[in-house]
Amino acid sequence: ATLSLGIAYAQSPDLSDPPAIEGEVVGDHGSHTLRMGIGLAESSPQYLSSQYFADILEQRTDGRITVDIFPNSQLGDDVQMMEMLQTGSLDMTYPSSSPATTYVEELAVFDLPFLLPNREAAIAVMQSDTAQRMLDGFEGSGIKALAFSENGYRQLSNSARPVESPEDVAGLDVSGLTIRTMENPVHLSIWKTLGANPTPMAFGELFSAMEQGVVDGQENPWSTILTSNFHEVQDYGSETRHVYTPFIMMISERTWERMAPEYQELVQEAARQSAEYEIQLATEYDDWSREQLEEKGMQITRLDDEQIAAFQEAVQPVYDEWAPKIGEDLIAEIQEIVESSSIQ
Ligand code: KDG
Repeated sequence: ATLSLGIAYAQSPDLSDPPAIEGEVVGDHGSHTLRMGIGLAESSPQYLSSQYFADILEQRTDGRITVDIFPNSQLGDDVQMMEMLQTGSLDMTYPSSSPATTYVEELAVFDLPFLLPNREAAIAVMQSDTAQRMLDGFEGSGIKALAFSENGYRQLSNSARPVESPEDVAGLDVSGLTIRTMENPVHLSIWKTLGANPTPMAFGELFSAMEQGVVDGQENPWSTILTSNFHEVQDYGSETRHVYTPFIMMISERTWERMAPEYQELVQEAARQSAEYEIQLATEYDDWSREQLEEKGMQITRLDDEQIAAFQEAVQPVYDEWAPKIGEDLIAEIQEIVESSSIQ
């Protein structure tokens, strides 16, 4: 399927194209070419929604603002690209919230395991005033955070054995799985607690690390596992849903300050619209990707409530350690949003 600019979005009839671009062309405030670096591949919801972001800006400025998207970590990893935004050597990036906790500590609440029980709750949290406060928290860092969207529920994959329980991660008679984690201390703590050997590593290095057997496995949403071809080097998947992590679309404050207010407003609006599309697409991708992976030969274990509860119980020490550091008040604030989202 294609949109007005002739770009294919949805990769399957089961997946949605973005809404048509509406709104007037804004006044001429000069030209900008924005370079955006992302970690994921061209077929990912992250890339496709970034393309939509680019199309909105291009169409609504008569081509005066263009966005060049560089996928597959080719400009650097999340940590490096955020630093490039600070110095102004890159205009935009789109990391997970997890490596961004070095800028805004409150973001670490998203790293707590089993905090967001379903997508409705996750979306309600991402759209809350609490989340807006976190985006505002970047002010003065050299980075302007524009919008939250879905990275998604993270699932475990590995090349060693099927995993149904924390014991399978730890390996009772064999060694614990070596698992790549994002560069974030809560994630390290989760996998240590489960008896794995966690190794923090940039996303761009992950495929070859798995291919070469440097790590046994990793954890990411099904859509990332599929679109980054991890199934080529990972035989087993487990639907653990242990953490829901968001993405944050960001722009360099230097770039932002060079833009006319009307352009700034448009960039902010386009970021929100593309985030909305990204969440829809990521939602659709989730089950679809799991099915695709199974078709491609990955052995996927779906865990029942009892099995999930066993993981939840096993990671309780992570809560005990991190809840006071992240803030009991903040956690209570998030839990309140979760609860009211399920009442609606
Ligand atoms: O662009 C985003 C990716 O670089 C990365 O954040 C994806 O979840 C991710 C991971 O595991 O590093």
